Amino acid sequence: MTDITPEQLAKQSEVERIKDASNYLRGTLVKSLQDPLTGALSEDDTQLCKYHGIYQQDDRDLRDERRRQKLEPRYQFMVRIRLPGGVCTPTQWLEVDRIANTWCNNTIRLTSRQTFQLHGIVKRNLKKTIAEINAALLDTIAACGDVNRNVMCNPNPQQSRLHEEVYEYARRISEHLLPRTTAYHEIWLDEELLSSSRQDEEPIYGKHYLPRKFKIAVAIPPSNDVDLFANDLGFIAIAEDNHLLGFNVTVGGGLSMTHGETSTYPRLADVIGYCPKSKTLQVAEEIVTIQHDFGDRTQRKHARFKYTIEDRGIDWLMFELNRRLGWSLEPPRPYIFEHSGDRYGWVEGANDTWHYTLFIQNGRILDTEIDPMMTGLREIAKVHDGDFRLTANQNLMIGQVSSKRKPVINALLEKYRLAKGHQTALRLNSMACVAFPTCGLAMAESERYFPSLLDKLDKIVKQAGLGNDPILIRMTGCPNGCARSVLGEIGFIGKAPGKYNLYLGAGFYGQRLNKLYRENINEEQILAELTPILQRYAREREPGQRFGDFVIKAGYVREVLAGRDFHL
Ligand code: SRM
Ligand code: SF4
Repeated sequence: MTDITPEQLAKQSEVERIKDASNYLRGTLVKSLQDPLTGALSEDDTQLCKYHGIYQQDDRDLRDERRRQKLEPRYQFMVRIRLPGGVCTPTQWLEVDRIANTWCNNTIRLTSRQTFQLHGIVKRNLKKTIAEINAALLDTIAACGDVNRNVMCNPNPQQSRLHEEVYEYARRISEHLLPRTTAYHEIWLDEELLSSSRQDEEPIYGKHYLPRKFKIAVAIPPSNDVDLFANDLGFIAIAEDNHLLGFNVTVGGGLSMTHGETSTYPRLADVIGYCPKSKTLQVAEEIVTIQHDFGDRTQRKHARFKYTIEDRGIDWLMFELNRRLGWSLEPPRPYIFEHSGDRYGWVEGANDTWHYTLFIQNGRILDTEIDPMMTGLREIAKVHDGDFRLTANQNLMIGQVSSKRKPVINALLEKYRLAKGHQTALRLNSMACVAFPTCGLAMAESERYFPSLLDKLDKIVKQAGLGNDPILIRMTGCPNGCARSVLGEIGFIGKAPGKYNLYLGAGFYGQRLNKLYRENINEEQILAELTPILQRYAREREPGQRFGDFVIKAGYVREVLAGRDFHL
């Protein structure tokens, strides 16, 4: 890791200046939290709080009304928990549930990166919320910001022994790449305040952290439910006789783009080699320091690792990595991915344990009059002695259920109508990002609208005889791609209220990006476009042919072979 000089800093983005002046992520957060005159933090602190797992938002449904009333926006905060591999205990579940119902908006949001988000926290309750999360032996450190984020890992019920070993690596990577500053503990947990002149050590990140967010996933083939190729860095588990040997390493994934700016594009990661498991942390650290040293700190839209690789090339990266490692990655080992969705229902694991995967529409857990889902999951957590595993598809696995306790869990699943067996395979393979009203970047609805669009598409797929055919369908309210919309066999990306770009043709196991098919269309046009394609797929597909492959073969869209060709 090399230091950034003042001359370099002068040419860099505003966020770099904020990091530089922040005294290792402290900024003026303590003062901002105490300011009673506003529900917001100071402008610089709204950047810094991200490294503490916190986003300042405002209720966008109320924006216009509050402006008319000459009130400041209805500021509130979203908190994202760090949960490597998405695993938590039933006690932690109960605590998250209690915190959500005490300080937040009475809902829990399971994210597309296997963790919890809690929304609607007002400033005066923020510190209590973070303290209570930590009291539950969870934390929010580095869940956001220009650092390594929550490390993903398949929940993988089928290979539970191997999962245990691989999950341990995901946890260790997450720990290893945590920022070392004690700012979090001082600000949120009132642990001994260090003098402001004290310089913390950040051996991996230095005082400027990374140029941009950094994401890591670990996958156990044949499941690619974590969408490994969407990550800056990925590890594909290579095992023999159900024991982990090492990992194939992937680099340079990232899905975001900006409408109308073709210099920004999604990119899937390349497999660059194999490392024995004992070297995993070294590889992760060196890749992160390469991005630290070479990532573009002048333009945030060009700062992700994918652009560092596009600009300098994979050969350069391999040379630089092997040089830093002092040894060379071996050639990649064979592996096969078969799917990127979740396996619903009961699956038998090792040692007389069972795992139940539940569909949670768009990851939102709440109680409604007809659907007491939040209560049902709370009742399950009270009697469950295994674990909970959040999936990368915003769903939930009740993990490690003994066969003795299985009937009890089954009875609760039934009592609270949690088992949603009657859904179409289209809906079971759907994902939408949060968007309105909390996301400040949303251009169109996503989570709140997608279920009603799916009601209409459900009818079409059922009539076409495709009710049981899994098709990956995803929606995001903007092109940042938080529900990985460019990896949907059918993808929608918001352009304006009620208007979406329609993309087709991604790979069923996350191996290929989709392609723009129609631009800026409303619901009526979406249904008019998709109905004949789905009907034709039902009639003309070859045995086993996936929808994403069909639309390419049938000529609806061209196959996207590389991210830089996405807009061609
Ligand atoms: Fe995301 C920003 C929600 C996964 C790409 N994302 C945001 C923010 C924080 C909006 C903001 O910056 O103000 C959203 C908060 C909405 C809200 O109200 O809760 C947000 N992102 C989410 C979640 C909750 C979506 C979901 O519905 O599950 C996911 C939380 C992940 C987690 O637990 O850590 C989420 N975001 C993703 C993914 C998918 C993934 O990582 O597999 C992506 C695309 C992959 C990638 O990073 O390339 C993604 N989010 C972004 C970006 C674009 C980054 C870029 O390279 O330009 C932004 C905007 C930014 O960073 O400037 C963003
Ligand atoms: Fe917000 Fe856009 Fe992410 Fe959706 S994709 S949560 S609208 S940033």
